[in-house]
Amino acid sequence: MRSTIVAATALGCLFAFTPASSQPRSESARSQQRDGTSLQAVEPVPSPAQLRWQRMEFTAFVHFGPNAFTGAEWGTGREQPAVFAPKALDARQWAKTFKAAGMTGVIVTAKHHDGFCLWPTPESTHTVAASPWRDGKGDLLRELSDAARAEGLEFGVYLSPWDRNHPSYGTPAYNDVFVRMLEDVLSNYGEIFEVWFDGANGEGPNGKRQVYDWPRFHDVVRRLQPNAVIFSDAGPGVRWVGNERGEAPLTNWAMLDRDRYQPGTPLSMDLPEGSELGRAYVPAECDVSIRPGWFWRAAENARVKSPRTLLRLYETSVGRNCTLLLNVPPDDRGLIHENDVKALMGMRALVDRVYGASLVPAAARATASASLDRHPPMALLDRDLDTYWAPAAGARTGVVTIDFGAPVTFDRVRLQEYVGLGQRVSLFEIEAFVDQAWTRIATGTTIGHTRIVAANVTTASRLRLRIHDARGVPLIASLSVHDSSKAADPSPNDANAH
Ligand code: FUL
Repeated sequence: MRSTIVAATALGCLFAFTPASSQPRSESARSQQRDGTSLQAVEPVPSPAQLRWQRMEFTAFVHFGPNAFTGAEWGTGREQPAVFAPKALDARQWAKTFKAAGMTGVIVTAKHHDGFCLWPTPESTHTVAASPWRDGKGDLLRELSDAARAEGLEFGVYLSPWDRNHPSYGTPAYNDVFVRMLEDVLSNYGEIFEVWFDGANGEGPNGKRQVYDWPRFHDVVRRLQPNAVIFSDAGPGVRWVGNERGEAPLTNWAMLDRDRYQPGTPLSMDLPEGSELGRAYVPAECDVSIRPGWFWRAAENARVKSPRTLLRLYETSVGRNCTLLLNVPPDDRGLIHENDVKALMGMRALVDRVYGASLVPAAARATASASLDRHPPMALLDRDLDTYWAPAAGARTGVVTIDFGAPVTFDRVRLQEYVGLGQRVSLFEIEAFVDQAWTRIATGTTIGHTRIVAANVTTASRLRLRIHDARGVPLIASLSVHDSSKAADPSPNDANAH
């Protein structure tokens, strides 16, 4: 993706048009033509790293450390490193499981609030080096980053600035410690796709709170991992969706006035929807656990979310312009528990069954109220997210009709905008041609990278998407239809799909 954008920019403007009388709001003269056509960006636009990240869609979160052995959610930092003693840890089993589940990357708690480091850093005595695991010679970041790469997964790290163990926490010296830890983690484990910063800021062992030096922390990431996105409540690269339920709101802009928020912001109620007027591009991420807690505990082995629930979370996160960061915590053996594996494989089977292929027949035809030469409506029906239908220069509205050529039964419509030039659509309607008349089956506000729209079960041979308003020329990359009832009939093999 990154190289596509660079190549396209080098090609420059292949043909030019002057937008009608007024510039679309937010379209600025300094907008770059990043797709090799004349279409102007509507600022703010994603960085190549953000665009690539949005397309990753579904990633794994791994909470692991002493809490997996003590049953705590937030360790006190006073646990003995000796408790960290997984007997059968196999990071390859984790990575293979995530890959088979359809995930594209993994983010691990290199350090959670208890301060225990999963790699042997000289900056702390509270690390794997002081534990019996691999006789104190283990490095979990090494094992997991190697295993992830072997499976083609990207690797990311969660490094909690809140540290309930480190003696310097609460003093300026701790910021230096944290910077050195960051440098360590970001220099030695290859390319990192996301750095996850929690906003928690509690007391340390000496009863003091830390004043975090966020600008300095961010500079370290930018210097050592320029292609990584930085997560925290309000970015700068990726924002929190505002809850830990895996549920984004129906309206979800990737934009935000980032300067009004900081990690741990009291304004987190504004984060879910973002803002149509937001000056920065900061797409949202839904973090949620497959279990009630973030860390494994035996008592929750029977409370793993079901494949149906996980499919629903996919729809309320990926289907609402977010990525889904699903936490799957390894158990005290150091393995992903079989119940979690079963649930993930079941989810994968359901996602594939419902969303793996579009029910739009190959012979279907798309026509539009208007379209630019290089952006015909048929671009909606290919699987290429870099080709898109664009109605007309200066247009904020447009209508596209898909003639299926035969009746199709569906209850979900998946829409995707090309967001590389800025997220645009703010109001749309979907109609189906039923009993010789056009009938509205759904309405919505934002689309963004991906929007899954639910409708009543509909059988129709034609479908119409009407864009009623947008921040600039609507650029629609994909439209597909799906039948969620396929998830109601799990085959007996679901659990063994890998
Ligand atoms: C929270 C933390 O306090 C939890 O322990 C967990 O790591 C979650 C993902 O973020 O803020």
